[in-house]
Amino acid sequence: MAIEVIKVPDLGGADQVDVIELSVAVGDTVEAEDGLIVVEGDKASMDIPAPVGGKIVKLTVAEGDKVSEGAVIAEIETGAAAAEAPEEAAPAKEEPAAPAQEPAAAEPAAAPAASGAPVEENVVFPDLGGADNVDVIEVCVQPGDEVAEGDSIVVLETDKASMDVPAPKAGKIVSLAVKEGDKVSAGDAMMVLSVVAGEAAPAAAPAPAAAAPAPAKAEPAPAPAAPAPSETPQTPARDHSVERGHTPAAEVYAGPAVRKLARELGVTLNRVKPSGPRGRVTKDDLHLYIREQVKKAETGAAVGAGLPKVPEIDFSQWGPVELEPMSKIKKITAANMSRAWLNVPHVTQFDDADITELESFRKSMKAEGEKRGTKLTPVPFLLKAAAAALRREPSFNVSLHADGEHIVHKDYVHIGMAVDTPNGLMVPVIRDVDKKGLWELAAESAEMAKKARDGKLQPRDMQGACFTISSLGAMGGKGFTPIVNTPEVGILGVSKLSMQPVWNGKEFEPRQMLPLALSYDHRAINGGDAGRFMTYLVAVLGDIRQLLL
Ligand code: CAO
Repeated sequence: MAIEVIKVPDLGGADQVDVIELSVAVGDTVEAEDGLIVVEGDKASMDIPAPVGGKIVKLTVAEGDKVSEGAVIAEIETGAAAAEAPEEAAPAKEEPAAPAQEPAAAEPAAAPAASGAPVEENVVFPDLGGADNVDVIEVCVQPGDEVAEGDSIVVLETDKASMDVPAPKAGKIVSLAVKEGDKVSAGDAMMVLSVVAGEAAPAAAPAPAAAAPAPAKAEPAPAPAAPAPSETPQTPARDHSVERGHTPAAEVYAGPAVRKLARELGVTLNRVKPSGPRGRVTKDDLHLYIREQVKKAETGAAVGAGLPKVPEIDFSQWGPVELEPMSKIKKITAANMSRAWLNVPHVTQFDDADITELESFRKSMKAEGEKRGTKLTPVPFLLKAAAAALRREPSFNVSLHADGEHIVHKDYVHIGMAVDTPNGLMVPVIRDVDKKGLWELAAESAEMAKKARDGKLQPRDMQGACFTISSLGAMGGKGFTPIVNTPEVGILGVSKLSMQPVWNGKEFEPRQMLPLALSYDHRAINGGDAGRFMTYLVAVLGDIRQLLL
């Protein structure tokens, strides 16, 4: 066991760089080369890696601190092997890679023009601190843009650092030789810049050293990186003039680890509210943003991209109004309905079931019902018929998996029954409908409806349905288009039974017709499945003896 004191390595001459992130906490175990902290100067940020593996026992810097070479960062308790570690625990002392503080080099692309006339110059990538094949993660400009000397042209990123490559001089971008995703090395073509000839620097002469820092390398001592931040303590010019939400991603102020994480999570950085010093987006900001998005999606608060917000209106300008708080159930229903309406491509199919025989059978059971203390309404028949249809057409007894890649087939038949309550719409679930008899279903549906109206349903009573029946028959109406209760894929709307003249081949006969509307999720179910489901349902309701088959 030994305690190694970890110090800030040579930063290529820069001092007083900002600590923008702590990548570890006391108690963490790290391997050699794991990032300990991220520091950032004006134009580049870099990880400072652990020179040895072990357990972090002390951290002596905090986010927002300024550090220079030799400042103590942390203490690492190393294992037995660490006994042989060099006495000096600070990062290796080898010569750092040559500071790459040259800007992109420019040379005329065409014969020099007369002073004052624009001349096109080929701009190549400068020395990248010895790094090769560095990823272009952002291109900050496009052909036609006017740039000032020092304006960021591209952002490069290695595993350990990101950096801006600035324009070597002012001019107009004629063409760009790189795009996002390219890999570049020193000397590669970057762009053609049109500059005013009189102001053009000699072909070989680099512009003043103020520009692209080298990326940090994998060695314990990071390659020189941050350009003298002490001279530029103010907010970096690249992000303070732009409104949040319109800030191009390249102009968002964030360290390489945050940029990498944002890319992995598919987050556009300019949507994240920064909380770090000088408007920097931190890892915590990113996590908070993701948490907020997940929460919005779960509560249904998120609306589809581009949907205009409902304007706030003062209704009292047209007459007296009263503001009533929405019940919890109403709010949940609103969120569920919006989610289903916005996510599910609905199709609704209509038909009428001839339930003349069913009704005469049901009425014949009235005395029996009174004896049992259970009223046989049409609902138990609808439940039983829907259960039979779900077994016959299992394409309806599914849910779409959240991964968008699978369909979940269910080998149980639980059916939700919409109940109108004083507090709002509730949907208790009757389980294993296919295995229950009509009396049992009548008793259970009445009990569930009462529980719903008395506000006694438990969350479990409302979960796990495969399909829903919404019966508005007692209230009237010829038809309606119910909304699928996701993650179910089908719902049956039942309207008011009425006597209709039905042609029997010879004459019109008075028949009791029950209007049905079957809405389904067209992602999971196609019209053929729905046609078969509805036809079978109508047949079973028309002749309930089929339920016995
Ligand atoms: N056509 C004509 N009469 C019907 C009928 C229909 N489709 N369905 C039921 N009826 C009759 C019943 O037979 C009963 O008549 P009697 O009193 O003469 O016997 C009467 O209407 C009342 O029935 P009910 O409502 O007590 O019982 P039910 O089993 O028919 O319905 C329930 C139970 C819970 C489904 C129902 O009470 C209910 O709340 N429905 C509303 C569902 C809803 O709000 N859906 C909308 C969801 S989307 O916003």
